[in-house]
Amino acid sequence: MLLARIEKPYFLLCLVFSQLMFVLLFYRRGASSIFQGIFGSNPAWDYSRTHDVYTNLSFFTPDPEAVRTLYCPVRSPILVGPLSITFGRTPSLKKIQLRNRYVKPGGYFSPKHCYGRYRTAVIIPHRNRESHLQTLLYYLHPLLQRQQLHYAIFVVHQAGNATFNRAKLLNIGVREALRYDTWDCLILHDVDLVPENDYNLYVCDTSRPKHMSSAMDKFQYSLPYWAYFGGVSAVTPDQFMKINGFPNTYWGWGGEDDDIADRIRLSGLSITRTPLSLGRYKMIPHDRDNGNEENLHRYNLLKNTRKTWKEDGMNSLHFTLLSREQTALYTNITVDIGEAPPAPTEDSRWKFF
Ligand code: UDH
Ligand code: MN
Repeated sequence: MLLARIEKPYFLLCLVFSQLMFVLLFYRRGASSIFQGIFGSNPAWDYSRTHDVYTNLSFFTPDPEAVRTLYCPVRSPILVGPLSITFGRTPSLKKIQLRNRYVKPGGYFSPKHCYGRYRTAVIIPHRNRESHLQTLLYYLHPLLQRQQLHYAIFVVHQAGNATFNRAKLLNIGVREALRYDTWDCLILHDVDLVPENDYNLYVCDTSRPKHMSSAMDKFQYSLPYWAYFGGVSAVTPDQFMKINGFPNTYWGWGGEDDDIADRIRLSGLSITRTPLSLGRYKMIPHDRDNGNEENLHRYNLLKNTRKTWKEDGMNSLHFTLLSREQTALYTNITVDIGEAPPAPTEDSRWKFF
């Protein structure tokens, strides 16, 4: 009976078509979202019912009589889920400060009634995006406090007008964050991505680097491609050192996140991802920045990650620290990172092959 059907050409055509559709879906949406859809393993969040990002923060008013004796619970009891996020007027630094009274200079915070169980450093590469930075701080500080983390925010500012280098700034942020403190988790965070759900925990997976911004609005809340590792990610210091940090050699827009994903694989680790229902981020709309033009050299670099990752990274990081200041809402690290080497000539380009 089945054999007879299979012989019919239109049945075969349907079969091939449905398989193609499945492969396409798998590639576009990521396997986890499909399994989630089919098996409903994650709660279905209702993003049309959102909460103010400052909800429940009064729980943190310190009681002068109280003595902290216990660790905070594994899962904070005061999370609220989906958050209301709008990009209208940029909140002023003064307003953000007033609403986050228990954040200490340098952007440090420790829960008041219990010992923070997780120590998280958020590291943000930055140049000339002050209004994005203020918007992010307005939303991120209360979210991290509600997660009851011991945390600090580090902004790594590239001085001068040379081509931007996101990955090198992140390497510097890690080195500087670890110089004065111990951290369980390093969160590498683009300045323009705002998390939409406070159950998206800013803690690391101890066995695998974690990609957190799995569902960005600019990619219609799905992954742009399967190996995507851009936006926001979380690694432990051990994982970061095992992959020799990030490459220092990607100047301009693009490629460095794919190099990082390759390093993870080449060093024997693999990537875990926040489920798509939870890893939702809104990107503050923007055009491409001056000084961060598309890196046309990136495909050549990416062909060679296998050969270069052990030499290009934390063990080859050079920069000049211009200043380190503790502002009211974050630690600002300003650096001179030099500039991109001259574009390869035809001759040197051939050496790659
Ligand atoms: N960044 C800066 N300043 C710059 C460039 C980049 O702070 O001048 C940082 C910032 O943290 C940013 C991150 O690097 O979030 C990544 O850069 P991006 O936001 O420019 O990258 P994205 O892929 O944008 O989001 C690509 C250009 C989109 C143009 C679309 C026009 N509609
Ligand atoms: Mn962006």
